[in-house]
Amino acid sequence: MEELSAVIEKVHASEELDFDDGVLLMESKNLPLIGALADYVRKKTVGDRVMFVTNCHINYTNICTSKCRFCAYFREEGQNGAFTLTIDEIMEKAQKAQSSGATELHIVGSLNPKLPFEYYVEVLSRLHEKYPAMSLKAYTAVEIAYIAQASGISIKQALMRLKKAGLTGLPGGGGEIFNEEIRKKLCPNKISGEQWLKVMETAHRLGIKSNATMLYGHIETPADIVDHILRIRKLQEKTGGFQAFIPLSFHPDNTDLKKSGVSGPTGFDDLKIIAVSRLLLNGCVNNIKTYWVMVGEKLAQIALHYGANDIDGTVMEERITHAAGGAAPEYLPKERLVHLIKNAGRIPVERTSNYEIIKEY
Ligand code: V47
Repeated sequence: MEELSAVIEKVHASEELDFDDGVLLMESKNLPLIGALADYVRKKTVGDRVMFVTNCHINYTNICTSKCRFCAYFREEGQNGAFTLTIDEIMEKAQKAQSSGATELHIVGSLNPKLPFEYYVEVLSRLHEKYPAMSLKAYTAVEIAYIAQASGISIKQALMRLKKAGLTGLPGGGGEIFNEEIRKKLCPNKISGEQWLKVMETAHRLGIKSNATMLYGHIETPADIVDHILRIRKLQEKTGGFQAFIPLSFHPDNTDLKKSGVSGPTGFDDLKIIAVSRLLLNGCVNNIKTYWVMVGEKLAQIALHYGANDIDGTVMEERITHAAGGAAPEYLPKERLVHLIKNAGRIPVERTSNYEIIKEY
């Protein structure tokens, strides 16, 4: 308690926490205290509503040149299990999503050298034409940088063309950990953290909102986590374009990292990182999202008392976490999400992709 007394005072005085405060929190084992502080900030900034979206994840390909060491999802071309969906197959999935009441499609894949820029545009334009009310949250900053470079256009041009085709926002994937040294070890073929932030900044300046993620529980240090969150905060102070921050809990099964003995985060880590995210992003990124697919529905529910105010989502189909040993189901019906939120003493609110309220339960 004593080691955190200066941080507690700062939080109560609504003062911004700095890097050292963040590291102190990360290194503390006083999880109940950190959780209570984060819950206090959550209540003060966003109240008791917990947001969720009725969405559907569509993973359009797993063929990837990046070969990240934390990833069990990717395949090389021609390898067993490699796939690329045709646009008709994507339309079929969207049809199912629409019939189950989805208002958002979350479309991410990998860095597939065979797919031309027109594929990405056509996916959006056909979806937008057929389902104009559906939000299309598509392509991570990493995919945007890759397809822009492969087709010889700037990131700004790529984003403008995708926006014109129907893109409504960018998911937060590919953030991983920004620290250059760690990132080189995790994903040497991926854009740097600064490049990821640059793509996001460009999107925000074009009026395209996005999310931000951070992958934790592998080879990063507490300082790397704090540094990552503070870099998000810095960009948010410039653009205001991040809608939510989502810490992603590393799943080691079938990954290269597991072979080196990395076993992944514990439940203690999952809750502490949600809480520290809330505290460091206080007043800056207001939606801290827990992703039940990665932490499980039970821990996601508890996370609502550790600073989270958003729970993703109905999801429907998910391949990235499940390839890496994720044991959660692939779908949570809306009624189940409502039950989990109410049972945690909070008010369930179904939201749109852009955080407009659809219905309070
Ligand atoms: O970019 C890959 C991560 C991300 C593993 O924006 C892994 O609303 C854990 O970004 N263990 C994809 N994580 C998921 C993602 C996401 C999820 C939910 C909501 C939003 C949003 C975004 O998953 C990847 C990568 O960072 N990832 N492999 C793994 N083995």
